[in-house]
Amino acid sequence: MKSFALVVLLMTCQLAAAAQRPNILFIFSDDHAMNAIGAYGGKAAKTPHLDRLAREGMLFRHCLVTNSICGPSRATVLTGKYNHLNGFPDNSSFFDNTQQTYPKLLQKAGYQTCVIGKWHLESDPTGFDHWMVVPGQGQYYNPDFLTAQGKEHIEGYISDVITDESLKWLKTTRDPSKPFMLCYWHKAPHREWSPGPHELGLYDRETIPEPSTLFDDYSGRASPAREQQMSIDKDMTINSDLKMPWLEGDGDEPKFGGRKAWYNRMTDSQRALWDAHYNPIAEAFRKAKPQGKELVRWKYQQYMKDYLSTVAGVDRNIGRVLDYLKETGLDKNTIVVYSADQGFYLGEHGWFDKRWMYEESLHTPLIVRWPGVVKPGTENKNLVSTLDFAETFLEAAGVEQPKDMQGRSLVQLLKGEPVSDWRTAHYYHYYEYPQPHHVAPHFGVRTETGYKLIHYYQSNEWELFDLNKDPSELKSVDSDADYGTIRESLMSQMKELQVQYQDTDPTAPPSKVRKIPGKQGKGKGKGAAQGRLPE
Ligand code: SGN
Ligand code: CA
Repeated sequence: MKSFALVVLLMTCQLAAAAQRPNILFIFSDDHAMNAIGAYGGKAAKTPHLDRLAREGMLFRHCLVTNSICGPSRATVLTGKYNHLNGFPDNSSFFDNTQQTYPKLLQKAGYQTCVIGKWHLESDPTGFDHWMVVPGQGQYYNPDFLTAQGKEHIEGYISDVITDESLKWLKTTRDPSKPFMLCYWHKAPHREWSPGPHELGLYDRETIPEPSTLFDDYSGRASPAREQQMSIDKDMTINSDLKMPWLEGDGDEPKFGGRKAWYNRMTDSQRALWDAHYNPIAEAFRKAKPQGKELVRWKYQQYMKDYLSTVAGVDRNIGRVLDYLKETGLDKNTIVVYSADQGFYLGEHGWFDKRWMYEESLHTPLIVRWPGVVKPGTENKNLVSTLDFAETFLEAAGVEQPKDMQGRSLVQLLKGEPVSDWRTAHYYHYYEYPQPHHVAPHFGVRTETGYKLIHYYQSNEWELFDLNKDPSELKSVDSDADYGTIRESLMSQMKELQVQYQDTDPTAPPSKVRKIPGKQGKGKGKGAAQGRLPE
């Protein structure tokens, strides 16, 4: 009798523990810079729902990526490993979906798992009970989706559609007897920053403040900063990126055909709203004919208004999901995480895009709400990383963290407990070259104390920044004798991290990389991950 009671008690405890396992809502967006979130101090950003999430959770000031580009960043998030180990160093790679990922481990432990939205890993998602992802970069208007059942075309604006489908899964498809882990992964605000019908014109009456480095001359740094092709001035296109219609009399029709493809996807009513917004802007632009610096300023305004409008669309939709969690009471036992695959340049150094180990693209937002665990309205300044996400989710779910994952769970930090042996330096390695933006491959280290050492290994150049004195990273002090000791220390920390993360032959192309079938050596991936020191 006694032993029967014990068994019942044990079973009840187990059931209670299972019932208490938290749900995980992982909201991830594409190219969302911290500066475009109100809670991070982004003055022009209209992000009331993300700001509310920060008030109710913890905001991380230094969440750093391991390689500031989409596919590689996602591969790291899923595997908890650097790209030379997960085989996805650049966007021409093909994810080996047989490898260990945190969704697979959660699924095995009884979680219902789902991914909806941008994926960009080329192979089919594995480890998910339900998946619905856009092919490649996806489309803003009337997107296509890949599913286990085949292709699906859905009319509507991407951020709304991804949200509708995520809500549908939460409400009707999932098994409510199990905890869930939903990857609610947005496409916006990725290039070409196309606002949806709700947000067109949201910034009409505003002037966005310019960053102080909009007209950077790239002196004081190694050659790659000058040789990139991601400047608002030279590389941002008026017709495609900034959506101005080409008219007879404009001269040669622009050679980039991007605009046509997405403009033609719109329904008549979507296009009517679109034209009503952009045509008057185009008219005024033609009249004013800005040139030189004035043209850069005009482009910057247009770019930021579009970008921030797409951000507002993501935020509005996040509000819909947060409201649903609240209405159903699910909010009490759901960890909500907001992050992005990397940061982005919003005119700093005159740039758009990402890739660099400089601060704006190295940092990515991270906000976590976890009722009963995270103290509302708190901030963390540790060097954390997207490398840590997998292990954080596993620990939160009570699942063992595999030894070969390379990050560290954030749970103790989330509890607000001090962690005396937290990392004090972060390792970074970027590969993709030369297309599409000619950013030279590099690796390096960034410390908690505000120093950064970068090595461009193809041209054998170095940069050292003292972020305390030079937060915008305008002048490398690499050859300054006063920084000799610091340089030595950074070099040895970098080498230690390369050993720790097994990146011990960092100038050689990583092994085990699979390429997108049929795309070997072609197109956007050309020359990627081929960074070798000159002979
Ligand atoms: C496309 C964009 C690039 C962007 C990459 C990678 N060009 O190639 O500007 O850097 O994607 O972005 S576009 O003409 O297609 O807009 S990532 O987020 O997928 O890494
Ligand atoms: Ca991205």
